[in-house]
Amino acid sequence: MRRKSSTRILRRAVRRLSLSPLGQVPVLVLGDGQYLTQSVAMLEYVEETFPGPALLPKDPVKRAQVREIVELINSGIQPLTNLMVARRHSSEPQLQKDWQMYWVEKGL
Ligand SMILES: N[C@@H](CCC(=O)N[C@@H](CS)C(=O)NCC(=O)O)C(=O)O
Repeated sequence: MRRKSSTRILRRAVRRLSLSPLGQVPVLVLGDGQYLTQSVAMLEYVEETFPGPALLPKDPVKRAQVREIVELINSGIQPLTNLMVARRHSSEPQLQKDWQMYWVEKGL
């Protein structure tokens, strides 16, 4: 297996970040010039495109419960713990950490 140089990896990461409106990862490059941002959109794309075990249970209540957890993390906790949000909140590393931990503990 060929090892990629750190410069190549860095260049690729910067290129991918530039595809995301908020400069975030992950970015899924589809290989034909198209790409996706946003984890849930990517997961649904993978589920609809590739055969394999279903991501969601068949039972409607259980499906809703999985979506509940996804939403709780995806819009309730994770965005508030992002570095860009924490830095906007405070320039003090300890205050940033306190902010992030508050939302993680409240949500989980
Ligand atoms: N809603 C986005 C969230 C993406 C996101 O927040 N990514 C984080 C890493 S987990 C990021 O790139 N953060 C950059 C920063 O905090 O500056 C998704 O589901 O993909």
